[in-house]
Formats: sequence, C-alpha cells, structure tokens
Amino acid sequence: MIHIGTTASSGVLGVVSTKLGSWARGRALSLRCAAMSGGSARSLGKGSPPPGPVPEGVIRVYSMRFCPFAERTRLVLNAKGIRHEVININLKNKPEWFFEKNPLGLVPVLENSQGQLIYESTITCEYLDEAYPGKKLLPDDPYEKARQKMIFELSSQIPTLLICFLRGQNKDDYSGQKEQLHKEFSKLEEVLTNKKTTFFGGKNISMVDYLIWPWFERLEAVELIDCVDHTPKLKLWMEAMRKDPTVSALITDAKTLRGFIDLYLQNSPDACDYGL
Ligand SMILES: N[C@@H](CCC(=O)N[C@@H](CS)C(=O)NCC(=O)O)C(=O)O
Repeated sequence: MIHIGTTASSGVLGVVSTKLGSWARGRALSLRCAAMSGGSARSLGKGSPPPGPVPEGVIRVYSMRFCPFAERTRLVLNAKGIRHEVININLKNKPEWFFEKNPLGLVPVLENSQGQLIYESTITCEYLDEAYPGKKLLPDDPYEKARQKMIFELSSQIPTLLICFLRGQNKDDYSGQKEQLHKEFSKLEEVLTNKKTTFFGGKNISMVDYLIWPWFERLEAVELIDCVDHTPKLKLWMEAMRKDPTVSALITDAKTLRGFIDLYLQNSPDACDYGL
C-alpha cells in the first residue's frame, strides 16, 4: 500500500473485517489496502513538481476522487487486487506536466514502472485485465467478450445525458431528456430480462458491470434516481452492485458527490479536494 500526497483516508472496511471469517477477512484487507492506496490524497495542481518514477511492482493511476471514468479504473485495480498508487489531479488547475501523461489532459491515466502510459478508461480497464493475473473480468470466449462490449455500447448515451442534466443544459426540455434516459435504462433492463442473471455478464460481477456502475452511483446525487422506477431488474442490479465489496469500498455518498458537483460546475479549484 502506497500513499501519495498529503492525506489518506482511514480504512473504510476496518470495522467490517472484524466480523468476517478468515477468507473474507483476507479479501477485506486486500480491498482496504487498495482503498487506502492514496485515493483520498489531496490533488496535485499547477506548479506541483512531477512525481518520480513508478516503483517496481506497482502501477500508478492518475485520478480524481469524484471522476466516474477514473472510478472504472480504480474498481478494476481493486477487483483484481493490483498493487497501485493513486495520484489525484486537480482538474480545475492541472499541473503542466500532466499533459505529458495524457495529451488530452483527462483522467484516468495509468503509468507503470517501465514508464508506459495508458489513458482512456475503457482501455485502462482492458489493459489491467490482460496485463495482470488473478480474477479475469472479461471473458476469454470471443463471443462472450463481444457481448460485454455490445452491452457497454448500449449504455454509451448515459454519461452524455447525465452530464447534460448536471450542467442544466436544455432546461426547457427537461422532461424530454428524462424520457431519453428512461429509454436508455429500458435497453439495459431488456438485457437483464433476457439474460435472467443479476449481473450484465452473468451470475457474477464482471467487467461490464464495473464500467457502467459509476453512472448509477451518481443517480441519487443528480436527483434522477426515479429514472429506475420502471426498471425493476436494473434496480436489483444496483442493489447487488452496492453489496459487492469492491464497489462498496469506493462508493461516495450522494451528499458528498453533490457538494463536489456544485463546486466543479462553478469551476472552483477547490472542487477536486472537496471534503478533505
Ligand atoms: N473518455 C475519457 C473521459 C475521461 C474524462 O472526461 N475525465 C474527466 C474527469 S471525470 C476529466 O479528466 N476532465 C478534465 C477536463 O475536462 O479538462 C475516458 O473514458 O477516460
């Protein structure tokens, strides 16, 4: 476990682990280590010195505590128990050197000890699944893998719609936009209905669940949780997701998310460190 930055959270699973058996305790511990890998450190901004090389045996993720895209990468890192460190970036006051990590200036970015850089959340997740041993999150079977990717594509309008809501764009067409979101959720409901499984990839949680989840985590904060009222299977999926130890270790409560969102929309340089 490695800390970067000036603060780190206390273990969120500390209390839980005392009530569990040895296997579960070991699992909870590894999750706690992952959760404590610097994910709650203050962000680095303009003028901060570039971080040194990544130590051997560790992978670094440039992240931001509230970023749904970076959350995908962090979920995969934690689900696979990969030793990693987190460097949070102040996205409203980016360090100059950050563009050398990703010319697009976006998080997440992975950096390994060979200095290789990987950006774009879905690419980082697939890279981690392929490059690291342990639990495989994407199926080996080419058709099943393709199916996961198709389901992911079915969800691809959701981020844009939610971001529109957040920014208060098209306020005059609020109900039209909500209807659109309903339709997007219905597509996912149909998948779960046809598959007859709790998760999108089958009876166990897998890559596609982790990729889609961060948007559903934010529904309450953006006051759109009623958009799943007509999709009971999706609701059950959300419940099951919340119970997954990897997911629950990274959940941010709706009030904190709202606090961050308000500052972020005001372009406040304090947004990314909200609550620290
Ligand atoms: N397509 C990218 C999107 C990543 C993204 O938009 N990240 C946001 C934070 S949630 C960001 O870095 N924003 C900084 C900016 O827009 O300048 C991915 O999937 O990784």
